[in-house]
Amino acid sequence: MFVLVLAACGSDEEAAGTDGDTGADSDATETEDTGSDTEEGDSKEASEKLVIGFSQVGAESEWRTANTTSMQDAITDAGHELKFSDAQQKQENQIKAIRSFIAQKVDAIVFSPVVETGFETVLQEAKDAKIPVFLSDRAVDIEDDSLWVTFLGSDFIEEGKKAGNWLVEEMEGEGEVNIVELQGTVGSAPAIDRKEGFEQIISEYPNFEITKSQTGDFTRAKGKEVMEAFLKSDGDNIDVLYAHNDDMAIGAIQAIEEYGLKPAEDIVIIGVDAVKGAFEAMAAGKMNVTIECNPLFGPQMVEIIEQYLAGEEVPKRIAVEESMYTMDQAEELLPTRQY
Ligand code: GYE
Repeated sequence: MFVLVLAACGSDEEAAGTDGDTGADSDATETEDTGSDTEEGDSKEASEKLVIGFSQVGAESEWRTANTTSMQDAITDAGHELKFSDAQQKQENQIKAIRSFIAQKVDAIVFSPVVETGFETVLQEAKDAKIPVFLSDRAVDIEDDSLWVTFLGSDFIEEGKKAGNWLVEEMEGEGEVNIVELQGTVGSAPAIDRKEGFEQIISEYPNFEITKSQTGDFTRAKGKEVMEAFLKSDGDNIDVLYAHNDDMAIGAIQAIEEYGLKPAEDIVIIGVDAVKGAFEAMAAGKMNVTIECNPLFGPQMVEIIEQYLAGEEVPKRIAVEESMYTMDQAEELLPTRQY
């Protein structure tokens, strides 16, 4: 139910009481416009029920499902209504979902863009409809930054650098180090930035070289498939696998075992996300390190949306804090991991 209650009016919260979705006419419950609202839209009581549209990337990884749950729980636990759309990793599905949120006159759109580019038109439509857009997890590469309120997510370049720094510390002085890379979804912020951060570090060490690099689209199945191809063409010359997420690393570990090599011994395995599956692989001695990327920022996102709609200023960029975990910590930490 879409309800506008101007904070300035001190309007009755009960107005938000009706639950079901009445569709396009739902703005019938709008309270009177006193003319005191700003151009940007009306400010709202913190306790007011909001309708929030969430356009999620898909369900490609353990990270993603943890992020979806965190966001869904946070929105509904705060008493807001969620309209959820899974894009199945396709940009056109996200554009459709955002258009549908606009048509339904949601109060806010949370948007986790599959890729960085190509969203100008639809985001302009949201802006014209005065619906604020909150970027979740992944950034966009769009010049006009008035098309979104803020970007809450991880620093992917930093994650790539952490992976690179761990590796050079671990293997410096070992002669030639041949690295194969499993990239995330082509054109996505984490794939672009995790590559860049990692390369920034290893490019300073001439004995470290990325010999093969291909996308595994952030999934186990593709990670396995691409690793199989890497092994087939150059099996005995691979020292390190750098995977842009743990799911691809886990798929690749299977491929390495099937090929007859020992993951983490014959080939050093680096992943990103720090999902449970990576801790299990590390505890089993099959993976060396995972760089944390925390997906549990649903509550933080809801707080930001509420603050913004209540008229408070929010920073343009909010980073999620995270760490890095190695094999020797895995057994102890595994029971405490939440995703
Ligand atoms: O690392 C990967 C997922 O955008 C940070 O997307 C996210 C990435 C995450 O599929 O597992």
